[in-house]
Amino acid sequence: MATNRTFTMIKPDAVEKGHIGGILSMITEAGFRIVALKLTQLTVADAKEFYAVHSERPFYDELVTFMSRGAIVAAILEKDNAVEDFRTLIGATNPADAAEGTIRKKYATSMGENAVHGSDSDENAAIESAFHFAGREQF
Ligand code: DAT
Ligand code: MG
Repeated sequence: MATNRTFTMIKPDAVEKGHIGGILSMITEAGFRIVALKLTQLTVADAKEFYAVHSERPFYDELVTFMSRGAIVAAILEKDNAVEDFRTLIGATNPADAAEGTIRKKYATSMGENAVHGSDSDENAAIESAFHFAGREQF
């Protein structure tokens, strides 16, 4: 079933550099409604679980260390066609390939430290949202 929600994280690199406000502004100006929001931190175990699909990839350990090194912002976003439109808004995984006007073009510094996460399917959006937010934290 298609839904109109997606899940995002502002990653530790962007939080460290003070870009929470700038990124949330780009998100809301693009027409997304924030329906859940928190500043939190992933444990190493959380990061391993969240990115388990990449556990066989050569960058997995680096990714887990990076994602657990500091605070993140987790959020659930609502909009028609949320998953696909948010992937467009964040831009390519590698900021060198990210289009003008995208969040990663503006704020990402490398393939590994690329400022934001966006769910890649409705199914994963639901799984990732439930990973971070209890039902009473979702509006
Ligand atoms: P995305 O975050 O665009 O969905 P992904 O799911 O393929 O990309 O990978 C998850 C994260 O892992 C990505 O945001 C950054 C990191 N990553 C992916 N490929 C990488 C690589 N070749 N080298 C270093 N980090 C990588
Ligand atoms: Mg992905």
